[in-house]
Amino acid sequence: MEVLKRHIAILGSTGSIGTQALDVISQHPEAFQVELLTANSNSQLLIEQAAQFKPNAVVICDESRYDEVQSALDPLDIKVFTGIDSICSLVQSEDIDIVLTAMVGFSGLRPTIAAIEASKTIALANKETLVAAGEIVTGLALKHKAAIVPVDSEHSAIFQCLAGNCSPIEKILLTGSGGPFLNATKKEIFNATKEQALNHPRWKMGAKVTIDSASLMNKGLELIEARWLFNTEPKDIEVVIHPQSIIHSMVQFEDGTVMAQMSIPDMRIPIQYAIGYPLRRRLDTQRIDFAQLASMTFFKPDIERFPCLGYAYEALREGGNATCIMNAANEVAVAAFLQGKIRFGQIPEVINHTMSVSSIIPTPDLESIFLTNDSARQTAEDFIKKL
Ligand code: MN3
Repeated sequence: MEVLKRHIAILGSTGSIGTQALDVISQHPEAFQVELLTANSNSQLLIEQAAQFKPNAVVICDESRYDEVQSALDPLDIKVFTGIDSICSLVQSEDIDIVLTAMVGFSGLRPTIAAIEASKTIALANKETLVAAGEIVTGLALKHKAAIVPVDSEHSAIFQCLAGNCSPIEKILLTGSGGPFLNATKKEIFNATKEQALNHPRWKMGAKVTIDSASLMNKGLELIEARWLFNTEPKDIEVVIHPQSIIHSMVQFEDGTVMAQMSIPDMRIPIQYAIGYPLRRRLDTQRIDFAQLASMTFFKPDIERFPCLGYAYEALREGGNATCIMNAANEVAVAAFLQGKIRFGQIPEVINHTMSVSSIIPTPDLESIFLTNDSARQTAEDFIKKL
């Protein structure tokens, strides 16, 4: 089948999702043309990627590394920019069809909105965008006819289960591996070290999402992400722990049918589906060996040991800017944990405190979302200083 080449921008190209996306693209050079790569500070890898994939332009956010990148890429006729404003204007370029948003945290919000306003297709890997401002972002996507295709494996699974479907959803079953502390006691979880928390049993991911997976906050963020991507009521989304990570999520319909999407856990599968949708291309991933797999198990999450998931349900029920407050507190707490400033078990304490003292705005506009993010971060930081 002859298909037009997709012209793609990868925001966060040196991170875990970004590098795996470039791996997928290198397996199908006939299908994709890289137009733009952006990185926060990993200048060396950005230079290597640009030399290989020959984009039109790159952005290095860290200004102190601009000269290094510029002098390396100038002979290759690749334009080099710095700063988040450059990303926001470059993603709107006419040469770009798809924007893969793979940067970490709240910082992904502005570039994602810029891409939506230019009616680009969004391959969404930056879940915090929908957690912080889901209602605004999905509203803008509708207004500007920008499709949002999920990259997150669970949401990709749900999206795939819904392909061609026109019947109402009864329930979304959002699966999660349970992370490294699935069978740990409350005390063990509280005192967990960075090494233990970063040692995820199933997925190889960036540090932020790996810590979120260990606290189950990742499932909480994904619950909110699913609420906005699929316009589903929070009560109709159930989290199911499935340690083998073979089923990536399920959709239950009103006739009792449950559709599931399965594969071995490899992020290149949902990445390729998102950027190549609706076509499935060949990928050199491992295949499921069902006889060897032998069994798949499922159980309810334990909110007592993993309070972060409970906070996410709470913030979603509260609505307005509550999920933005929760996300900001979590970003600050995870960074503090990675810097050795707080214990693992203090992450939920920081979130709980920030949520309980921050004021709720029931229908925030974009400006109040940015203000909420700033003030919730400040509250969380002040609280951490006193711990
Ligand atoms: Mn996920």
